Amino acid sequence: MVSNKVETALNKQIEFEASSSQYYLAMASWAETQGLTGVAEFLYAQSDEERMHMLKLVKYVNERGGHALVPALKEQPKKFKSIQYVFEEVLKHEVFVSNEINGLVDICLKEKDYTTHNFLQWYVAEQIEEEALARKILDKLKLIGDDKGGMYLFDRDLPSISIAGAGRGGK
Ligand code: OFO
Repeated sequence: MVSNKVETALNKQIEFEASSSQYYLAMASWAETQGLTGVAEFLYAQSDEERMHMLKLVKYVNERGGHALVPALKEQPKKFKSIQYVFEEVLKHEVFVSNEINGLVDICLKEKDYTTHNFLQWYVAEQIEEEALARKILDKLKLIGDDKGGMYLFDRDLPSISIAGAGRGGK
């Protein structure tokens, strides 16, 4: 059984995962309209992953005798100023989520909920990988700069980075 405090914190995390999924979906749709089909494919896959993270939490909360709550959908941005900006936002967002996960781990320790603490270790590892992936992509974008040929290759190759990463963390 999860305590009220842990249940509330897990429900908050459900909200963050859901909003990550929506945010990346908005980015994917925008990228698709810009002709960046590889970037769009990558972001659609990221959006799906975040939904999977949310579902994993939903099922866990209910299994432990709590009640997982489905958060409302917030309106997402329609436009993004550049592809660099998109991935800067992805990194910023992932750093935020990592901090939230750390806070959640801390609550579990204070509440002596070692089962949930153990369950959350998957998310801790996942966040390290997601932050590293976003940094790697930003490094590539820095190298490319305004080079159109470089951007063409980046767009072509990005989905394979995503596929290569699909085995990460047992997803
Ligand atoms: Fe849910 O993994 Fe990032 O945010």
